[in-house]
Order: sequence, then C-alpha cells, then structure tokens
Amino acid sequence: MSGPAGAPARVPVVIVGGGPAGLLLARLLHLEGVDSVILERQTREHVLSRIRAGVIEWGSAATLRAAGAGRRMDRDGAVHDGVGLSFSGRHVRVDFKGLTGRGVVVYGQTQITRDLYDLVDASGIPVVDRAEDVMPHDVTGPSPYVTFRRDGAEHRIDCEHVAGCDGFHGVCRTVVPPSVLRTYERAYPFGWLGILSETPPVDHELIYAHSERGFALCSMRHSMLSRYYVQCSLEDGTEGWPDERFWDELRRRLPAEVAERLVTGPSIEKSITPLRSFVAEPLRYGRLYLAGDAGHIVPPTGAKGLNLAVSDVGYLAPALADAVRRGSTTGLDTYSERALRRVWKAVRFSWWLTMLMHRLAGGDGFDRRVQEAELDYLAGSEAAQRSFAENYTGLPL
Ligand code: FAS
Ligand code: PHB
Repeated sequence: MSGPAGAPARVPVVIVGGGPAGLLLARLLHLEGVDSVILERQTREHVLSRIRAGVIEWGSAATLRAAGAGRRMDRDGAVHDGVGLSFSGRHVRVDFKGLTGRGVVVYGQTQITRDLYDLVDASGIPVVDRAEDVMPHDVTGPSPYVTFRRDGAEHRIDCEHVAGCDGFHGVCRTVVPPSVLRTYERAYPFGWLGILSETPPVDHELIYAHSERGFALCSMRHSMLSRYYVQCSLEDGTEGWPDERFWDELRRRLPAEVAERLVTGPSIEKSITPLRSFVAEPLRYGRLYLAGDAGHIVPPTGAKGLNLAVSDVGYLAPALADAVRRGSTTGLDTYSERALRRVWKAVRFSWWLTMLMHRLAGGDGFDRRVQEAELDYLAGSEAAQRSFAENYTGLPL
C-alpha cells in the first residue's frame, strides 16, 4: 500500500483530524521544518460548515498570530475588554482590561478553521479528506504507522509519531488500552440551544445571563451576525423551538433594559449541544499523543474548548519538533503532564461557571440561593472579579 495522491508513504508525523487542533499542529510543525500529513474523515466543506466557538483567549490569539493565522482575525475579529453578567435584575461588567491588562478576541472558530486550511494549503501540507477507517498501529514501538481507506483503496503511511487530533468521537483515544486510560466525566442534565441570526448584537460585549427560567448567552460574530444561546432540556429538539419561541424565551431571561434592545430576525443556524466535562489521562501512549477534544471536553460556558486545543498544540508542536529534528524527547516526555495541568484548570473554571449560571433542576432551592450569594459576592468583590477575568481571558501557558 502506498500513500494516496498528494500524501507521502512515509512522514515524521501523521495527524488524525483536520479540525483546529490538527490544522494548527501541522502548520506549527511546518514552521519548525517538520513534515506531516493530515487525515480527515469528513470533506473540507463539512468541516468548514461547523458553527462552534467564538471567544479566543489572549494567549490563543498570540499562538494563532505566530502560526501566521492572525491577519484576518485581527482585521475581522473584535477585542473585548470585558463581559457582562446579569442576574436578579442586576448587570455587572467584569473589566478584563482593568483587572488583568488583557482582553479576549471574538472571532468565530469557523473563520479560524478556514484561515488555518488556507495556511496549510499554502505550506504545501497534504490533507487527505474523506479518509475512512483511519487506524494507528504499533504506537508503542519505534515504527508506528497509520492505515486508512479512501475511495475504496487501502493506504498506509509510516511515521515516527501520531497526533490524535480527531475530537471527542475520534478513533485515537480508543487506541489507548483501558488498562492505561483513565477518564473523568460529568454529564450536565441540560443542553444549549444556539442560533445564528443576521441581526446586530444586543450589546457590544457578551452577556452571560442567570435567570429563574434558565441560562442565556448573548454573543456575536460581527456587527451584523449575532450568536445567542438558551439553556434547554436534553429532551428538546430544534423542531420544538421555532424562532418565535426562542426569541421570546431569550427576552424573558435577560434584564428588561437589554431585552428591549434585542433585534430579532430569522435564524440561519439552529442547533442543540449537550454539555459535558471530560478528561482522558494520559494524553500520551507510546508515540501517540492526544490533543484538543480528543483528550478533553468542557461545557462551552467558559469558552475554553477551542482554546485548550490551541494550548495543547502549543505544547505538542515544539516537543515533536525537538524529537524529530534534534532527537530530544524531553518535551514529549512532559507533554501530557504539562497539558493536563492547564486542561484541569480550564475544566474547573468551566464547571464552576456552568454550575453558577445554569438553572439546576430539583432540590429545595438551596442551590439557587448559593448561586445568588456567589453572584452577589462576585458583583461586589474586585478579587473575585479578577479571578474570573484571569480564568476567562486565559491562564498562562
Ligand atoms: P474537532 O472536533 O473540532 O476536530 C476533530 C476533527 O477530526 C473533525 O474535523 C473530525 O471530522 C475529525 N475526525 C473525527 N474522527 C476521525 C477519524 N476517525 N478519522 C479522521 N478524522 C476524524 N468551544 C468553545 O470554546 N465555545 C463554544 O461555543 C463551543 N461550541 C461547540 C459546539 C459543538 C456542537 C461542539 C461539538 C463543540 C463546541 N465547542 C465550543 C468546542 C469546540 O470548539 C472544540 O473545542 C474544538 O472544535 C476542538 O477542536 P479539535 O480538537 O480540533 O476537535
Ligand atoms: C460563542 O460565541 O459561540 C460563544 C461565546 C462564549 C461562550 C460560548 C460560545 O462561552
């Protein structure tokens, strides 16, 4: 078997998955003079059709700029110096800039993925899309290889290392034996119903709303493209949420002065996302390394999913380059521990903000009183707001 047109039969690094983690890793390796190939299960059109994250941490933006993916982000994205929290009829602004000296960049993951694909193409990095039944082999030995099918033909690529950037439902995590893999998980008893609408955002910054009826989030992609979410039941389907019901429910969860400003319009995308916290340990097994959603999932409340994919790759790329170019495995030997230290801090923050902002069913009202007390404390404490700001804008790499 040989590599398909455009892909080598042997390459130092095979990357499974052509989402943000895989694309960014390929580009950073290229800048270090290390060749790779990306094997992506879907078509490029399918990957580029996904509507996902919207908030880029300060450090992630720096990594993307270092990769050469900053031009359109800095042109079309918007730096946000704060965020609004609304609860019990109150509205509190957390001043990221004033508290930490930095902000976040609001720029859609869809655009980031497009920018990264353009860079990968310009770098001459082969991307095999519609790669079926991808499977890493012999990852605990010195000569791993990856097989896959495409258009009915079997293929094999020999390599030195395999990067599992294939997301939560990918194949690479399954290569790690149950005797080695440890997983930690929280499934939340609610989901997010999200819509996109070609309407002006309700505010110039994001608003996270805690209300008796449930959580809501007002976000955006640009001045005429808004992104809104409401907490919903896991039993819900989008067919049960016509636009009129969505807009009505969103208004009910926002402070009156915000709801009055809301400009509604037809949704151009509508989807429901279940919320989950998940971490797999270790992120390395032999010469296989997990990065991004392949290794961990966070509820989108803290806007960390995409950012963790970027930080994992920020650790993994130089480590792979050291091994391939200089024969040093120190970076690879410490990759899992370093990445997981940052992952668990983001998992904690995402869990904390999810439990703080969402309506928790059942109970005697105790949870709600504790939520209200914590929000009241956050509203009045600079120390609490600084902690929020440090975590939201991104902890150091
Ligand atoms: P991805 O899942 O993006 O990419 C993995 C790639 O691997 C995919 O292209 C997939 O097709 C491919 N693949 C899978 N199995 C394969 C196989 N066997 N062989 C080859 N290829 C394979 N994060 C936020 O910060 N904010 C949000 O609002 C937010 N909303 C989200 C909504 C949804 C519905 C989902 C699923 C995630 C959301 N996330 C959000 C998280 C999301 O942005 C991820 O963190 C981000 O996509 C992680 O990037 P990757 O690790 O590259 O994984
Ligand atoms: C988004 O704009 O899609 C978004 C923003 C912040 C979040 C989650 C999603 O916490």
